[in-house]
Order: sequence, then structure tokens, then C-alpha cells
Amino acid sequence: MSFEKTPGWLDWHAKPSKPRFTVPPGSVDAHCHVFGPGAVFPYAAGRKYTPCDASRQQLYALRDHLGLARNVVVQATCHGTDNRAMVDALKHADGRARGVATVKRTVTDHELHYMHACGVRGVRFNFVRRLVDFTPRDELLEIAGRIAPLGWHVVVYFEAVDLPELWDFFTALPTIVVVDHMGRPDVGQPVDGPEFELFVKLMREHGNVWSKVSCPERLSRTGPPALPGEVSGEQAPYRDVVPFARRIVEAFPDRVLWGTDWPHPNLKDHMPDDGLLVDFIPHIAVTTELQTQLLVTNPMHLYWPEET
Ligand code: 0GY
Repeated sequence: MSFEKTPGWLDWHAKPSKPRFTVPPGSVDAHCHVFGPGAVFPYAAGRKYTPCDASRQQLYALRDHLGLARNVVVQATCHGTDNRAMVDALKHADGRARGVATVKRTVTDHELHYMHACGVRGVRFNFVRRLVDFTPRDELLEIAGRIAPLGWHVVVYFEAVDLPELWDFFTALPTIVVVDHMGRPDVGQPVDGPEFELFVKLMREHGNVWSKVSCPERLSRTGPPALPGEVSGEQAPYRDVVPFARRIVEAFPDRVLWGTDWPHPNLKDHMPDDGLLVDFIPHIAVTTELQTQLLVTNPMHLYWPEET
């Protein structure tokens, strides 16, 4: 089956730079996706976008290029609740990938146990309206109750403006709750403004809430490099996102994760150089200890606890 990409779709960076920052041994890319390939794993009928193909082989080549050791492959909405491409990626990772699935309430226990055996450790609930249709909260709570005994967690993706309305739902979840991309703050607002304060409050008051300090390329208004003529590496890439991510890393060092978000769905203006995304890390985790927590200790604790 062949698929026509969404008009304006930007393909992932074909030649990412070698990062200047050397990640600690055993570092984990805790947020990335595979897309298809569509000819093998067709995109879902109800999808909101059609991506370019991005295979597991290409993902693992990027892992090696960036000096990373492991991946957490998160089910992308273009595959709906058909987790085959993600599970196939896990099965061909020699134990170096774990996964986060998307399921309906009709998922069987057999299917959940099969996915667990393949390396799935969580489900994703998506509240971003441009990506998914509404799923009733009682269905999501039922799913959370089903996956909790497996030791899985819930990953949530939402826009910052929707947090007040989602607060009660999130705080009722019975598992660890991992928030994608810091709840997508508007980085044009102050880092200590009311919107981001609410997110910090969520993490402060609920010790089961974790955050991915990922996607500066999606949140940034300045982009990389920050100023014309600036050489990458001298200043932080995506510098307007730094105060937000750094605040979360320093306040909650044992509940943060980092990921590339490769192959970067739905970016229409700018496709990041994945090497620069790695170079962002020392600006938000400024000590060796914080870097090790962010890239190794925390993701290993959540996804490979049997090895820690
Ligand atoms: C991300 C961001 C996006 C898309 C998805 O599953 C998805 O389609 O997550 C987005 O468009 O913001 O984390 O990959």
C-alpha cells in the first residue's frame, strides 16, 4: 500500500550532526516513534496526518549516531491503536527498546500480556485535538485500571491551556503519569507565570507525575541558532525553552526523561538537526549528576527496572 504524505510534511533530517556533547554511557532516548513503513505497517484509517516513512532500522541508526544506547518507542497517532509497527521495533532491538502503546477498552488480557513480553511498559492518552478524536474519560480510566497491575504507566500528551480541565483526571490515575514535553508550555510566557506554575504545581503535589523535558524544537519561538550568525554549541540551541526545561530538571531530578521525538511529526517550518537536540541537554541538565539522572537512571528505573 502506498501513502501520500500530508502536504507540507517535512521529512526527518537525513544528515544530523555529530553532537558536541557526549552523553553518559547507557543513555536512553525516551521519546521517539516509528512510522510504518506504510507498505508493511499501513497507517490507520482514522489518522489526522500521513507521515513520511521512518523505520526501526533508521531509528536505531540514529541512536548509534548520537551515541545513545536505548530507545522508548511511543505509539504515534498515525498508527491509531494498531501497535504492530512499534512492537516490531521492540522485537528487533535486542532488548534495547521498550514501548508505549495506544489501546482501546476492547484490548484483551492476552494482547496486553503479549505486548508486555515484547517490551511495552505503558499506554499513551492523547488530548491534543489536532491529533485525535475524543475518547471518553471512563474508557481511559478503565484502561489505566487494566494496565496498572502489569506495572505499566500512563503517558499523557496535552496542551498547557487544557491542564486546568484535565487536572482532576490526571490526579485520579492510579499509575505513574509521564507528561510529554512538559505539558507544552507557551515559552513566550514567563517561566514563573501562572500557566507554567500550574504544571510545576502538578509535579510538586503529585509525586507520581513525571515529565519529558523534550521537544524544544516544537516549543521554541527563537529556533536554532538563537541569533543570526551564532555558531551552534556556543549558545544553547532553542534557548527560549532552556529556562522551562532547566527548572523542571532541577526541581524534580528523579522524575524527568529526555527524548529526541524523532522523526518529529507535524513540524511544518523547521526540521531539527538531531545532533543539536543532544547539544541542548547540557544547558538544561548542567551537572554530570543531573545528566546521568535524566538520561540513564530515571529511564532505566521506569523501563528496565530489572536491570537497576
Ligand atoms: C510528538 C508530537 C506530535 C505527534 C504525536 O503521536 C503523534 O502523532 O505525538 C505532535 O504533532 O505534536 O510527541 O510526537
